[in-house]
Amino acid sequence: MKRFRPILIALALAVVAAAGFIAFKMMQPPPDGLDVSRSKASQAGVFIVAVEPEAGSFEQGALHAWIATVTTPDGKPVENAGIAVDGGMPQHGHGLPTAPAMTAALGEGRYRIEGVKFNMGGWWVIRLTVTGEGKTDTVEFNLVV
Ligand SMILES: [Cu+2]
Repeated sequence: MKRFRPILIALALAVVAAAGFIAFKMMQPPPDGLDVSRSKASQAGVFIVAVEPEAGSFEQGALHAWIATVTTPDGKPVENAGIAVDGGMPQHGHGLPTAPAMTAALGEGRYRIEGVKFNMGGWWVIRLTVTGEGKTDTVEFNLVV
């Protein structure tokens, strides 16, 4: 029995080290110079997309809605677009805690995205895949909650 003790101690140390590493990762500050702009061109330059919380602001942990405004690069609103929402926390290796979805087209290229929730503080990425006018492109927004 006695010779198992070093193994148990090593195991306990490994658990403590792993927990410490995870805690350290969770506490990382967002990267320096993170682009937190709420309006930008999609990756291939097909659309200009702007996002804002529908209520103007949001609380951590609260379910809320965002408005995405989609235009062409020359500023023409994109109507009848489809928007898929994805995202997560790059430093934590997890996705969104909910499955936000575009629920309404509000006209003038504006779309409501419901079911958004940020359940912890830190760096979040929201990825919108927009399909409109026969094209699809993706845009990523960084948020520090
Ligand atoms: Cu997280």
